[in-house]
Amino acid sequence: MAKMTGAQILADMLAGYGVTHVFMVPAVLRRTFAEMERRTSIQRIHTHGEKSAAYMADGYARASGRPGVCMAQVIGALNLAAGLRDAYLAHSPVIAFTGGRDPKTKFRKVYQEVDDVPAFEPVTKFNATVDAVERFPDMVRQAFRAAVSGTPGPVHLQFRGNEGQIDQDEAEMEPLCEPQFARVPPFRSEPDRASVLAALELLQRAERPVIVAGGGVRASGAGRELVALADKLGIPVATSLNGKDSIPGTHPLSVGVAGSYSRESANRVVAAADLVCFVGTEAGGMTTHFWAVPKVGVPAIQIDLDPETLGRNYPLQAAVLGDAKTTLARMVEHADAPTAARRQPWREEARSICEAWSAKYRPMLESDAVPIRPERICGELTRHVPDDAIVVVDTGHAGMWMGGMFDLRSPGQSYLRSAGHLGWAFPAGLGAKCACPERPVVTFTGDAGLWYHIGEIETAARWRINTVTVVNNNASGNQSKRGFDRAYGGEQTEKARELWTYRKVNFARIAEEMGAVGLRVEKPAEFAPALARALAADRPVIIDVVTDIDALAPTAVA
Ligand SMILES: Cc1ncc(C[n+]2csc(CCOP(=O)(O)OP(=O)(O)O)c2C)c(N)n1
Repeated sequence: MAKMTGAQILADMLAGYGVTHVFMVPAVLRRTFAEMERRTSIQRIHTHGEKSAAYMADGYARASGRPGVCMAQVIGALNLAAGLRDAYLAHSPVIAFTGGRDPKTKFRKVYQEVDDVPAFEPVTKFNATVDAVERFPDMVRQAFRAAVSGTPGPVHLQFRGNEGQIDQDEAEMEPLCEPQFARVPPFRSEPDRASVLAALELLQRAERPVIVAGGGVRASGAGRELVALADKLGIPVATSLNGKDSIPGTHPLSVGVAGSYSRESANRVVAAADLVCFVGTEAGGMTTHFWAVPKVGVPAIQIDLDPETLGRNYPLQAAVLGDAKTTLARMVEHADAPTAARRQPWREEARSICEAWSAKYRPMLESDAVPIRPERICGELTRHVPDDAIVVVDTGHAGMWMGGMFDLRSPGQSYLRSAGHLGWAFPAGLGAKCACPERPVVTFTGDAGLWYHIGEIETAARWRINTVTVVNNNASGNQSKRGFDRAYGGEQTEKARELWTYRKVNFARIAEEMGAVGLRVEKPAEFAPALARALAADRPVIIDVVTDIDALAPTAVA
């Protein structure tokens, strides 16, 4: 075996696993970066903050199914850990490398140093230190294995030395990679045949069943099989926010996103079902509106690759352990199509619930009001986002508006959403674009969301990461309005508005100054031409849409 430095090993292994970009604030693993330049074509995207570097890696991972890699030196480690929280909640395979303590000097009040490792514990599946250079190959392999296996999630490796100077050490090593663990899922576990038949039996007997599809369906790439099963048995499909792109919103059996940031029709259909089939979802608080939709006790079945998820939140009549794509394919094989006829009245009821939703919200989706209604932006995006686009959405009102009011039209479109952190979407969109440079990326965020990592507009311009970012700019975080009204016992004081309003700012002007294209939209009819211009631009674009501060998204129906 040849002698190699840790830096050479790390550069070769990242390339070997197919990593195309890494995201970081310097300086960490400096020699590794030099080796990446000499030995690989990996792009080293340096950002304006470790949290946004982690979000970029997360967007990269969710868009591609391949681990996203982010890095920080010791002083930035906790900023990076904060950025792993969304990836952890969303089950996104992010690999974080940090510089860490040297046993020769620890406990001596070393500049910038604390023990960072415990802080990574709650946001990772595997959290470990690399203290001897000989361990680079096996620890990097384990990092990839842990990130993509089972329910995917973040991993942290801390390299010895505040900047990971261990990468200059040499040893006899081989940069062996395992391509199987370069993407999600590494295995497609077959379900037990008897459990498949038992679940099917219940589905086929039910008169008013509904499928609730989650992020596990998107991670498994099981959208086609999901739709095939729904079509064959004639079963309406709701999704979680994380699973929104597992069925196009325009499919006749799609009833929308269920749960808290949801569409009324989805919650009504799920609440009226006589059997709920959860696929690739933890049936957590957000997807079930805190276990109110459906009610606990409803007849339920669940399909998941994690045995501990099966039945965690809803007692089950049948549980199927297996990869979503494989399991749904087996169910399609064995499904008895003629039983679909029995469910015709239920399908008609579900359709009429969806039509009632459309009739109720059409005036808002098509509203010509100035300042612009956010629903109108969602309506325009439904019509004009390209068929192969990746749509990236922030949380808060952005998550509510887009979760409820926007529809994907094509199975070629992807939808990525913040699992709770405001400010996630803009950098995550940049990461998604790095992973899929040939696909358009359209990000939707509020102004409060954009403010978090606004400096990354310069990063996007510098690295020519050409995303289109639509800012719902109401000069406030107006999702907070209702909460402050309640806190003040009905209606808040004028002074209370200080707690959630901002200065009026023109983000298009700021974008131009940083090297991006800035477009300002003040009237609804200007939006579609601006989006067309943005999609054709060969620079990152911020579309600053001036919207109504009094527009509040409808809350979930229980
Ligand atoms: C890290 C983090 N801190 C705080 C919150 C709470 N929060 C949710 S929405 C919101 C305001 C959203 O404002 P904006 O993005 O402008 O959208 P708007 O509500 O105005 O449409 C806040 C502060 C959060 N989700 N994440």
